[in-house]
Parts: sequence; structure tokens; C-alpha cells
Amino acid sequence: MAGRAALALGAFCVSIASVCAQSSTSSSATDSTTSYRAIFTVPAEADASVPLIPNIYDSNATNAQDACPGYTASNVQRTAYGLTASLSLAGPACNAYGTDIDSLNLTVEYQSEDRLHVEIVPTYVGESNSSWYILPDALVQKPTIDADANITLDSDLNFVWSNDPTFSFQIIRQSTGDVLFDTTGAKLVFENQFIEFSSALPENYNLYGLGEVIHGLRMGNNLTRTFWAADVGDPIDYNIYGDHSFYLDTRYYEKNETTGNLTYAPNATDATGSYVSYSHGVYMRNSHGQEVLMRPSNITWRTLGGSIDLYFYAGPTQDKVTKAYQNSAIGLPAMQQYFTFGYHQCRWGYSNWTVVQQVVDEFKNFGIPTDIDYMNQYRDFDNDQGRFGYVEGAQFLSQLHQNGQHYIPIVDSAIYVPNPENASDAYPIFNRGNDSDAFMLNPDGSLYIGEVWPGYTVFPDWIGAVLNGTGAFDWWSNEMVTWHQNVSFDGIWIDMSEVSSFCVGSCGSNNLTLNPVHPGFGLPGEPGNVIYGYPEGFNVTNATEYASAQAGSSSQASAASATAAPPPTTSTTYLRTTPTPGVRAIEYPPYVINNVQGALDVHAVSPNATHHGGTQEYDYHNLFGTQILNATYHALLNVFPGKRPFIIGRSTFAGSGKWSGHWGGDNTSLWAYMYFSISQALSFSLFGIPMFGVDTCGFNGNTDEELCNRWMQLSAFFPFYRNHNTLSAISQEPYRWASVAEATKTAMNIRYSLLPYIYTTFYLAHSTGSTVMRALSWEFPNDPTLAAVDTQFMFGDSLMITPVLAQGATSVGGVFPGVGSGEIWYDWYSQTAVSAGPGENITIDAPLGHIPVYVRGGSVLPTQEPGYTTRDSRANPWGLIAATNMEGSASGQLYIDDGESVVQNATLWVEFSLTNSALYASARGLYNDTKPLANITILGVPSNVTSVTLNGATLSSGWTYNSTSKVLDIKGLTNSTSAGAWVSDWVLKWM
Ligand code: MIG
Repeated sequence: MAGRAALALGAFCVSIASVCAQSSTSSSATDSTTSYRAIFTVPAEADASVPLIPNIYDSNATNAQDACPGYTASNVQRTAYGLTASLSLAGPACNAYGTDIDSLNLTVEYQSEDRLHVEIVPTYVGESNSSWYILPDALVQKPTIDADANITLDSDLNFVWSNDPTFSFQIIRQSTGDVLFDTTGAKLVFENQFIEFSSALPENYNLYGLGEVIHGLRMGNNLTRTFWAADVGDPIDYNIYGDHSFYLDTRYYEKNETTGNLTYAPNATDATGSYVSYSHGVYMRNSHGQEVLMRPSNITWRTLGGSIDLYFYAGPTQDKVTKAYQNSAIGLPAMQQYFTFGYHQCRWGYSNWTVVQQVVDEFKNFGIPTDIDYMNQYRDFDNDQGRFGYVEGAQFLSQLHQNGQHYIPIVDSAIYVPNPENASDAYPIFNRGNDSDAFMLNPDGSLYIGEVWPGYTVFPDWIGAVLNGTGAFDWWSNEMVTWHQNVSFDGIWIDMSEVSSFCVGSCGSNNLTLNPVHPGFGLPGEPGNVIYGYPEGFNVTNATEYASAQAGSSSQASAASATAAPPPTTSTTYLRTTPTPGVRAIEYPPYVINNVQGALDVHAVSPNATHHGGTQEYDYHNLFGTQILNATYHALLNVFPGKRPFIIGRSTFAGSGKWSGHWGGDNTSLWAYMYFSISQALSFSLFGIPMFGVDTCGFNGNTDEELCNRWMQLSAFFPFYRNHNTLSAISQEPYRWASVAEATKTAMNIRYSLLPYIYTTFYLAHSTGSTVMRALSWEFPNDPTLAAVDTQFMFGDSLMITPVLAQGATSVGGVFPGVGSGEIWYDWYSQTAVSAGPGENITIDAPLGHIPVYVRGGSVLPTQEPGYTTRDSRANPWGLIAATNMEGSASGQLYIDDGESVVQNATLWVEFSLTNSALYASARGLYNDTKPLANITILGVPSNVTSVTLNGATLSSGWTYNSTSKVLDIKGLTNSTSAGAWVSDWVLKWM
């Protein structure tokens, strides 16, 4: 508690943009139902997998490349935008992991200047054969031919095909002659539940994306990415919550300055040579369980269904690829309300309004989300009246809103089914949904009943709603509107949307009279599941505490092993499913993907769950998470007509960004996860979900002072800035330690000063598809040494962050990209130019509490004096930081609007340009902003300044020039700009 006074944050920022709450422990659920009976615990075996061996580890598995015949192309027809052809099996069917489809249609379309589409679908798709599946556009947007496309399209990509020895194709980049995608020598396999195709890739290739995964930014050439949405706490390299079957491929070439010839440079290690890079993107529009195998010389796709629906994006820069991907395929990211860029404080275990109030008081002004603690026995849209009552809540929330703070509760994906034998167990939210056909079914038409926090539950049927018009979306929206009348939340946090279910199959179908039930595993903090873990290095920094945690951990482990069931016999026989012609084995497909949970039906709603209209989860599993975001987005538009919905969702798919942001899920309080947060964020930049952040200080396990100190500073430079913690772990609000409070204030002060820059950067992402967090390799595409850098990053185009990511460190190594070609970097704190050589790894002093931040020469950053909340900050006078480049110039922008409306009545766009000792501001737009301009700081002013003028009028005082730091610091502009900083254009000159 030492840090408490320190983090009273006085005049400082910290807009608790939101707070979260979640029901504290299962015992509360037990308490509130004891009058009925003691709660039943579901046996752990209910969620166990059948023994399966993933194909990639199965040395006995059929290699479809050996067994299958491939296809032959015929009937090739030219079309207005490309060609079509028929593909027929080139030999006897192999039926390796399904039934071969003997006849396919190939379509190639030059859809725009920089996008080429290759599609392969069964010829008989129109006929009713349920084993062939085409992903509906209504669920996942499908890129189409650009309206202005015509035959003179100057495409840099070329499609070339061959029948030698069987059908294959290449995508060639004309300008370099480089083959970007090449299936030569690999057979096409197309079965009803298995598709395989493969492309050669050059030596030491650089691929990025293919998430969601906890992995370094660059994928490397020995990784299998599995796509199957899973509720699992961030294991490294496995499938986790979301699926984005998209990659960026960046290739570096050495350029011969005389001839202009390009030579592929896979192993370049110097930053100074004459290199160039070309990037392209590949999107596979397929929602099935999938695997992408990256190997040293190729990449292989295997999917459990659907079709081949590939889009090649020519780039040739990351920026162009990402913009084109968003504009054509997934949509531009949702614009966010201004407050959402404030700080969010959350945890699982804020057990009632009073506790939440205390947290708010401690911070004075952080953002406050609540986890499932608020719920009545974990039931959606229903508060526990004892702990999170509506009356008390209304008071709390009205005060919070008066403070300029916000409240973002969690909403779970599953809906409790009341116990039919217990009249007092009524849950009308379920009944209303059931009456609207809003829930998934068993194949026989009865309700599919799995199990999540509240007990046995049903699951919203988004697919039936989209494809067959049943009521899930309307019901969801009505429940949100109704609940909001009792709890005036400001946004929604969606959880468990993979969609998670804690048992295999419809385990509740015959067990509803047991409801509510306890999950078959201990919640964090429950006996046997006490949290003893600490970050790396805790043994060194806190030896005594570490020793006692170790002792607790060992006795918990030995108690567990004493009561545990005997280990399974080692002679496991694995289940192998043999394909039956024409029939799909949807629960245990013959090809076994390396799903982190084992079989597809473990810890998730089963593939045989059936939607209204008859379709099955097998084909849609990966889309639940994105459709609940769609439903929530539209529900929030009904709750807050005209306001930008604020949503943070767990499971995402291509296209989720147009509705929602995302957090990194259940990471662990380890230094390793702080490092991985950067790669995860950068990947989500590529996926068009810029509103991203991770659980700062770590979710699972206990954090410690040093890690939390570093992490609170790092996350301040992520778009979504939230501290979140698991149930029963030690408290980790930044005010718990004096040093963390201080470090947090430092970083928040910078973040809140920069809110106008952050908001402008985000607006550009929303309006053009540019990114917010950026890899160094994207901003400096001609430096091959940056290809794998994921320990430093850009926040927008003007700031570089070089965080300390190692325990015990007091300095950090960092490069200063571009310095060989004239780039200048200014230290944020000293405001002076850094001296560094090209490619040089500089040791930067970074004691605990200091995060190195650099301003890129050539930028003008709009700022505002930080206030305690985003609302206060937004009301403060403006400022500018201009950092000159080698030529002595700089530019930047500022976007202003009302901060919350979907459609704006008026906006303001201000352009700044600095050149020849003059800084110009020119604006357009009718948004009326009357705040004055308080100060302008110009970095890198080379020679002495003796006079400063604003619109020709001399400023006789209020400015200083420092000839050592080369900073011209102009204050006291408030009077001359009292009508508003941007009401008229101005020029500031100095000499
Ligand atoms: O499995 O609501 O990722 O943020 O605190 C636990 C409790 C369920 C998982 C979420 C996490 C949240 C937790 N939830």
C-alpha cells in the first residue's frame, strides 16, 4: 500500500476508461442456492478427449501427396477478368482423409490492380450434397471485382498454370520476375473434408500473420499453425482464441546500383547495403479447421472443408497490402470512442460494488471494467443483487460517469438453462431466447446443452440467425437494451466465445435437474488450485517469499498426486477414423489437426451442434466469436443509438475489426508474455484489429513489482491499455507498489499528452486501413536486419518504443532504423537527437521506471496537457511537438471530432508542416474547437534563435532556445490563440 498516496495521480491523467467485474468464486453461487441443495460438480472426465494423434506427429499417417492423383485442367476459357477451367481427378480417387471430388471449377480473376483471386470449388456445388460447403458471403465478406476494374488493369501479378505432371499454378510478380506462390510439383487434393495444396517458398522466407498465436513476429520456417478457435490460456505456438488465415510475405533483394538488377538476399546481415524489399499478402478465405505447415522450402495448407478461396495482394509494401486486405476483404476497423484510449482497470475478483468503488477511489480516475463477479451466479444480463445490486450500482455508475469514467462489464457467450424442478430458479432471459429460436440444437432438434460458468447452458445460434432469419440477434439486442436500463454500462467485453463449453457434447441434455452445477475443475484459488506461480527472477528478487510459494506449490502438487486417478496406461490406442464415401465424420475427422484441446469437441461446443436451418458447427466453429461481436455491435447501436460501440472480444476471425477490439487473452505474469505481447499486437495490426492490448502485469499467476512496473509502461503504448488479473492472484493495480505507481504515472503522462496523436492515428486506421502499432520492418522496408525485430516497435508513424523486456535489466539494446539514410531520432525525455550508427545496437540506459521512447525526425505530434481522465485531457489546451528531419522539415496531422458519434456532424482536420524555419497549421472542416494552443516545442533547431513570430506578430517573451539541446520551446501562446488553436490557419516563424 506504500504507493497509494503516490498514485493519487493528482492532476495526472489516468482516465479509468472502464472497469470490469465478474462473480468472485463458485462458492458465491453455492451460497445463493443452498436453500435448494448443494451444488453438483461435473466430473472432470466430462471434458476429456478421445485419444488422438495429430497427423503432423503421426509417422504412420497417409501422405496425401503420395497417395492422391492430383487434377488435370481442361476447358480453359478466357473471361472478362481472367479465366475459368475445369479440373478433373488425374487418376483413381485416393480418399485419403475424405471423399475425393472428381470435378472442380477453377476461377481466376484479376479483381483490381493489386489483387488476384484464385478459387477452386466443386463443380456440383449447386446440387444438394451436404458434403460440399461454400462459405456464405453473409457470414464472411467475399472480395469482388472492383467496380472500376477493366481489361487494361495494370496488374503486377500474373497467374500461370500447367498440367505437367498434374495441375499446378504460379503467381508471378512481373516487376521482379519473382514467383510469389508456386504449387508446381505439389498435387492438389480436394476431398469433402480434406483439402491440401502447397507452395514453394524461397530460402529463409519472412512470413508474418497466420494467427492467433503466441509466437515471435516472424513465423520462421518450422511451425505448424492450427486454426480451431480454442478457449485456452495462451500456450506458445498452439491454436488459441481466434483465426486469421492471412500472411504477409516480405522478400529482401540486393540491388545492383549500376544495372538495377535485384538479387534475392535471404541472409543479409548489414543495415547499410543497398537493399529493397517487396511484400505481398495471401488470404485464404476458409472458416474450417485448418493447418498451415511452414517448412524450410514450402508452405502447405490443409483444411477440413470448404473451398480454396485465395486472394493475392501485390503490395509491394506492408502498408499497401494491409490497406488492400482491409478494404477488399475484411472491412476497416471500427472507430472507437475517445474514452476507450484511456486506461482500463480490471480484475476477476472485484467482488462487489464497494470493492470496485475502492479501486476507483485509489486511482481517482482510471477506466473500470468488471469481470463475471457482478453476475447473479454467472448468468448474463442478471446482476447479483447482494453484491452488485441495481440500486447501489446506479449510484456508483452515475458518480463514475460524472467523473468522466466508464464501465465495461464482461458478457459470457453461454446462457444458463434454469432447473426445471426448481421454481425459484427462473431465468427469463433463457426463456425469451428459446422462444425466439435463438439457441443451437442437437441433430434431433432438441436444445444443445453444454456447460460453462453458470452450469448447464445453451449457446446463441448466430448462424441460424444470419442464414435462416431466426431470432438470436434480436433477442441479444433486446436483452442488452433491457439490462442497460438497470446497469448503465458503456461498452461490452465478450468472453468464452470460441465457443467454449466445459464438457464434450450436449452433456446437459439429460441433467438439467442438477443445475446449477460447478465446472469439473477448480477455479483459481479453490483448494488444489491455489496460485503459487511468480515471474521469472522472483527467486532472486524475493527469495523468502519465493521459498514459501515453492513449499505451498509442492504440497499442493503432492496432495493432487495422492488423490489423482492412476496415470493412463501407456499403450494408448489412438482413434483413427477411416473415411466413408460421401459421409463426413464431423466429430472425429480422418485428418487430425493439432488442436490444443485434442478432439474438436473438447472444451468447445461440439461440431455436431446444429443450427436452425440444419447447418452444423463443424463448418462454422471458427465463426462463433466473430458473429457474437457482430451481434453485440448491433445490439450496442440499439442501446446507444448513434454512438460508436465499444467492444473487446476474445475469439476473432477475419473481419472482426469492423466491430470490435481484442485483448490477448489469458496470458501469464511472466516476462516471456510481456515480450510476446508485442508480436501479438503487431499481428493484429495485420489482421485489421488495431484496438488491441494484453492483460498488463499478466493474468494467470502472481505478478511482481518489477514485471508490473515494466509492463504498465509498455502497455501505455498499445491502443488498448488495460491491467487485468485472474481470480485470487495477488492484487496488481499499479498503486499497490510505490515504484509501479510512479512508473505508471510517467508512462500515462506521456500517453495522455499524446491522446490527440493516438486518436488521429487510430482515425487514419479506421478511414484508410493504415496501422497503429507497427513493426520496424514495415516502416523501414529496405533494412533486412529488421525483418525479425519484435522487441521494439512503432506507435503510429512517429514514435518508436524500445522497452526493457528482461528481468533485472537496467539497460536495453536498441537499433535506430534509417540513420544510415538520414533518419534522426529524438529521445522523448531529453528532446535531443540520438547519435547512433546504421544497424548499431545501442545500449540504452533504462533503470526501472524508465521506458525509452523516441520521436522520429520529420514528425509533428499534436498533444494536449494530460488531465486526470480522457475527458479532462480533452478539455485542456493544445500543444505541438515538432521534430525536424535532416532537411529541417517535418509534417503531421490532427483529427478532431465529438469523440463518440458514428456519423459526425462536423469534423476538423489540421495539417502541420514545418519547413525553412516556419511551422504552418492549416485546417479544414467545421468542427468547432475553441481550446487555445498553449505551447509548441521544436526539436532539432540547428542555430540560435533571436526572434519568433506568430502570423507576423513578434512574440516578445514566453520562448527559449537551448543551444545545447537544440530545442526551441515556445510557451505562453494561450492569449494569442484564445479563440481556438485551429479556428484560423497560422504560421509560426523563427530566425
Ligand atoms: O476462464 O471471466 O479470458 O479475462 O477474467 C476464465 C473470467 C473465464 C476468461 C477471460 C478472462 C476472465 C475470465 N474468463
